[in-house]
Amino acid sequence: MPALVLLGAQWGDEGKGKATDLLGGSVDYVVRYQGGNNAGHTVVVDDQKYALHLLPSGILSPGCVPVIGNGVVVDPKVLLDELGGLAARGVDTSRLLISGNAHLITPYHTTLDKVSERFLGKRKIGTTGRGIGPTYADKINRQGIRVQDLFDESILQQKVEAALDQKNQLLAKLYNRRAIAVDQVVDELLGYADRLRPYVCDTVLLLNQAIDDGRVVLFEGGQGTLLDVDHGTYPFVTSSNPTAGGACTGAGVGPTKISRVIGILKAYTTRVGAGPFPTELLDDDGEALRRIGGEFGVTTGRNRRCGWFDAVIARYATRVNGLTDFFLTKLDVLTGWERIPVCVAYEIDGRRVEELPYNQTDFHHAKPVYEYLPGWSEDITKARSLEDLPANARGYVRALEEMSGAPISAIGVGPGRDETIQIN
Ligand code: 2SA
Ligand code: GDP
Ligand code: MG
Repeated sequence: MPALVLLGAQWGDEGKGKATDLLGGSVDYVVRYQGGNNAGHTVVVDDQKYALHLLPSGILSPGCVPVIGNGVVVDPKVLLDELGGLAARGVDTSRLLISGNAHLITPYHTTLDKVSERFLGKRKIGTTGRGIGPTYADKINRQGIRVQDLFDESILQQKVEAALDQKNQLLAKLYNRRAIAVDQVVDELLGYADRLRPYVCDTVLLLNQAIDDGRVVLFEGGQGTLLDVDHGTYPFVTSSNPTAGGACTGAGVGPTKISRVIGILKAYTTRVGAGPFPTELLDDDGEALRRIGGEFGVTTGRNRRCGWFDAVIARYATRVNGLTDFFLTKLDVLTGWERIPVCVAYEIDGRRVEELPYNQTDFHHAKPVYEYLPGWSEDITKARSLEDLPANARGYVRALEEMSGAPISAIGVGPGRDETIQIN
């Protein structure tokens, strides 16, 4: 099992941080391949809670090397703050490696993210305001600043000048904002250079050599399948590829090297930000899921929108990622419902539709077709094997597995590292 991908099968916040941490003990490298500090991955170790934004969850496993791949966008201030915060809690952060090709989020990207959301008004995406979209836009537009540019002052100066030229005009004319000074940005970025230098290396070479040497490399996705810029609910998506293919481009590893793709699947559904969400609950059940599941943004603190499990989405995630198996998380949150609705198909303009419609308007009109599964009331947080679960909880797991198109290999029954049922 040299290389595997672990990613969100829904709209993010499925519990990827915990799942990665769980595997961390048997993995040599944990690699972030996309996104940036928009992510919020919670890991609970021995009653200590860690909220990671940019650092791979592997940073908490002493035998594991955490890697920030070329596909990630890095806010250097946030990175150094996060490293400092972990070091202050006794975590050894010295093993971190960062790709010199990763792009930098600068203060003007964050400003642009915030002003453009304000400008969109009712049509806003509901971004995290961390500068993610504008940084990826600059990357694709070949106006990005890369980590390696921090180590060449004259290149950095030229690139910041080129990047700010148009942006300052845009800020002034469209958003009525003051121009951002090139020197100020360059000075700030140069101030991070020496502290970041020890971590920067050719991560592509290193990871490929590690895989060839038989080391286990885990690629950890941020956000989720339905937030993918190509395969998600565009335009209500993030600006990167959390899907499995993103691991190849975002880390420089070929698809033939990857033998397992794990989809993290919450036993119900949540979403943060705007966009369609067929099983969303705007009633007491939605409020109860939010309260019991603690569904609040780890990065922004926003309320997460909550709804029932959607098997159409799970099947779609299996398909676009080539999933080999699922980790089902937060089954414990569903304890106490007499019967649990599960969306098995959509009704779109009077038609029953079994698969996710590619057409945006259709998806906006999709109404869930529910089947009702019997619930359970017993506390399941102490269950460590399938047999420990009440029959109805087992039935719920088996039904989800059948509908979703890939086997379930682990079940989360609580946030702690050990609150997990391993199957097989
Ligand atoms: P962005 O900031 O450009 O990536 O926002 C675009 C959309 O992507 C969504 N998005 C997320 N959805 C769920 N979880 C995320 N991480 C945080 C968490 C979210 C938070 O773990 O809770 O704290 O609000 C995440 N990051 C981006 C975002 O909501 C937009 O819909
Ligand atoms: P990520 O972005 O996918 O890493 O997920 P988040 O950390 O944003 O949100 C998942 C939340 O669920 C975190 O607070 C986790 O501690 C918690 N969690 C993970 N797995 C389980 C589980 O099986 N049961 C419960 N109750 N909580 C869980
Ligand atoms: Mg999260």
